[in-house]
Amino acid sequence: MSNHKFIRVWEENGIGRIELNRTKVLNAINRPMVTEIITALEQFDRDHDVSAIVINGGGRAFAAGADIDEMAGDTPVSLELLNQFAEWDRIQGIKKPIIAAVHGFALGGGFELVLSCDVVFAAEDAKFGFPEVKLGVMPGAGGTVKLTKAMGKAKALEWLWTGDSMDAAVAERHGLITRLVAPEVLLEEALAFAARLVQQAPLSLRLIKDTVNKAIDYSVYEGMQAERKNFYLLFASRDQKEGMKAFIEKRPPEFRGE
Ligand code: CO8
Repeated sequence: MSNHKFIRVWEENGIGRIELNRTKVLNAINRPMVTEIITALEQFDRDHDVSAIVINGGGRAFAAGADIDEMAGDTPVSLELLNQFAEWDRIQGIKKPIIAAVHGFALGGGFELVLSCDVVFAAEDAKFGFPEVKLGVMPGAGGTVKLTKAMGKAKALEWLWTGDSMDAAVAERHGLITRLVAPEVLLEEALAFAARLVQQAPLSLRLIKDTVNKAIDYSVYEGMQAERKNFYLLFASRDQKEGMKAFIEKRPPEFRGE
């Protein structure tokens, strides 16, 4: 399936793999790379054989941000006409679990890509930050919003105003990371987690993701209404029948995502 210039894409054991592959510039994210990432994500989302997606960076970083050379000449009008964030926003429409496996730098747009994933495995050497302030700009793909929701105003402003990079351990304390692991086992651990998801009922994974994402923005009441609808909906699935029958018959379930 891989016919890409800036990423590597393949599938293994029910896991869709995306590796950022612009290693000479620390996987700086240029516009064609955004297109390639979203295209690969959407293809995996439609692929019945894929249950979870893992994104990592090739070389010595996850991604050191948007491509500064490409952005340097932009104007408000060129950005408005380009409307690149419309493409970026489509990441939020991906229904399957996306797991980021992060080592080295995850800065600017690279950090925003991490924050767009559902679960984050980080190597102890990973460094996260929004250095945009040092370039005379600020995050533009959701960074300020997601960081503030995750850690609150006072801490978010400290990181955004200084542009400092936070160590993975600090990011973990702020609740930005699912699991901190030794660099040499990063991919192994992320893939082992993805492999666990491959065993689960795909529709449950999907609707749990939908409900948790709604919980971030909704009131408790609205969130619980959304949860209830999704709970009821799963009782229309073949996998609900299979999961409960298998429990009663004391055997492992065979989920099919139907
Ligand atoms: N864009 C373009 N090239 C880059 C970038 C980048 N973001 N980051 C690194 N590179 C290039 C360097 O220019 C260098 O190229 P060359 O070998 O040709 O000189 C190569 O990658 C290796 O980098 P360094 O030699 O600098 O490596 P160091 O280990 O010394 O330093 C750093 C690593 C600290 C990560 C350093 O490269 C750095 O500060 N990079 C820029 C980080 C940054 O400012 N990122 C934010 C960019 S702005 C942004 O992301 C806005 C997001 C808006 C939304 C975008 C959605 C996609």
